[in-house]
Amino acid sequence: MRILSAEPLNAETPLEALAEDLTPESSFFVRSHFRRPDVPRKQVLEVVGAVQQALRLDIADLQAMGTRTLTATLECAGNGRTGLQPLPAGERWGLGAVGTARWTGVPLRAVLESARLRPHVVEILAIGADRGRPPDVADEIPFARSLPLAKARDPDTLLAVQMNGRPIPPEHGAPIRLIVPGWYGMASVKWLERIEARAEPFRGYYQLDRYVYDHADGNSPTPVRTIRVRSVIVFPRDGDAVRQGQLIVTGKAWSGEGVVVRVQIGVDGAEPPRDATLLPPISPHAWRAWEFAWDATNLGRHILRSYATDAKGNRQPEVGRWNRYGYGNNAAQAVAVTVQ
Ligand SMILES: Nc1nc2c(c(=O)[nH]1)N[C@H]1C(S)=C(S)[C@@H](COP(=O)(O)O)O[C@H]1N2
Ligand SMILES: [Mo]
Repeated sequence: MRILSAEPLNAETPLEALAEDLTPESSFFVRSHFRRPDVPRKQVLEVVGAVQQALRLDIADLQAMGTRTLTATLECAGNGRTGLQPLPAGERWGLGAVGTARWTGVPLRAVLESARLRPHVVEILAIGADRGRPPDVADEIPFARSLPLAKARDPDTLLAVQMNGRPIPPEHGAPIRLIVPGWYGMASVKWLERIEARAEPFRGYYQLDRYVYDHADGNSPTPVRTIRVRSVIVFPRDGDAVRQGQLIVTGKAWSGEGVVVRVQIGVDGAEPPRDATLLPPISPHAWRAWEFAWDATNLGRHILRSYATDAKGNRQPEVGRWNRYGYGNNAAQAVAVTVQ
């Protein structure tokens, strides 16, 4: 892995590890705002706020409620930040702040049903056990994020207890974390300690001051939510030299808005780009593999670009739209290859 910072740990998945459908835990990117908290395996998760029945659940209580397993791609909103110009502040992610895992857990919905929400609840707040002081904040705060009630009740929003069939590793949020398929990673709160049903919208730092698209154009910032359509070229790698002849270009494509329906490959900017072949989807919430047979007949240096389109008609742009904190840059990746 490429370590961006050791304390707190921020580390990026090497692009070659994206070749597999499931990303092994040992190379799955890590994004942490604060030092990793030491959370005992039997930690109690509190469910409080505007509920008729407050709950205290440990991992065994949760598992007894009935689990399900789904495969979901998790992507940090800052993935690809280094492709924006001018470079916004923040962790300098290349394209490896993404990974796919099988998550096993209890639908948050089931827990909310046991707690019996009061009628005026509008959001569900998830609070992590990690705490710290962001650079421009006076007091220590926990990492906390709220979800609109409808997304909290989505049957695929999970209180996850396993990753790829094993207990969640410490750096990925053990023992219990939220998994919010289709949304950028900030929604999937790790080291979950407390769930609070709220009658008013949460106004915390990681809700309103960060994870917003701020285009610095006088308009109010808008929340960062669903994952924008994106593809990556996994093979060949940028800077590779390849032999003249046919070459199978491979990669992954995903979107939080719907299934990826098309991937096109452009060579040296020639129009129109040509269709790649999509492999069958492994899950509605996961990336999809694709491949493209490229006739690499002309010697010299070439630029490959991949453009994914999702079922809602969203297509990757040529250039990402700049915003103050560098989120959601889903611009097409350019890979330079020398044919020799
Ligand atoms: N408690 C807590 N949860 C968190 C974070 C955090 O710093 N603290 N980071 C979030 C962000 S920004 C991302 S992208 C994902 C990363 O999950 P991973 O480290 O398991 O890949 O966790 C999210 N959940
Ligand atoms: Mo993130």
